[in-house]
Amino acid sequence: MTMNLFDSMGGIEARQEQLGPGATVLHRHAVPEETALLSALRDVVAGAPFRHMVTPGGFHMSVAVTNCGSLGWVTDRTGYRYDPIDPVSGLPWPRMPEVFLALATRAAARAGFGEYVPDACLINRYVTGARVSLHQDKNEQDFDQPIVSVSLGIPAVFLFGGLNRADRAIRVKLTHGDVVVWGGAARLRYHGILPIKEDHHPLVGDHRINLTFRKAA
Ligand code: MD6
Ligand code: FE
Repeated sequence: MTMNLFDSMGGIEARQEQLGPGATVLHRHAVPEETALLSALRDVVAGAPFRHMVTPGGFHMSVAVTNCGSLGWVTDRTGYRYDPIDPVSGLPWPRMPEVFLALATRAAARAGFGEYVPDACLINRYVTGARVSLHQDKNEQDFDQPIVSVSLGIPAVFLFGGLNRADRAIRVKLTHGDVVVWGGAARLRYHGILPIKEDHHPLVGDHRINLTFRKAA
């Protein structure tokens, strides 16, 4: 099902696409804030630089990550967890910028999840060839809280599977400004990102940034 809406976004088409119960793509929803988001991102990264974390299996992730908010998602040889402290700096993660929080809350509401106040924002940076294999997001305490995912920069193909790893996955192209909100019946669906194709975005450069908001605690 696809609904076409024309927002008052300076002629930019804001298409809202349902990927099944609980999962919505708000195409181009973050475009009006692109400059403010990228400027806030630079401040976050100045305090907590991108790094390639190690998975419990001992592999370096091809995606570089950092966090902001009171909790940050981390992985190392001992497993995945949310931690209030950046293990690289030994300091709390940078505060979540107001423009991040406002966007996440607004997008969640638009998709039917009211009063969403995330406490964690995982930031992923993809260069050409980087990928994320199929996984579930299940390190959070309360699966009634949705996840809001913002794509910036060069495009990606998002794999969106079912509740079992072997379920067939659909492919959704995510481009600059697209916001995916998922919760409810979709909250534990497997998902991933196919290897990123070489491209260039005028504002972001040769990579893709993904902001994933969660209510972790
Ligand atoms: C990404 N996203 O888009 C990877 N997880 O770069 C995720 O793994 C993800 O987009 C949970 C909810 C939304 C997501
Ligand atoms: Fe995920």
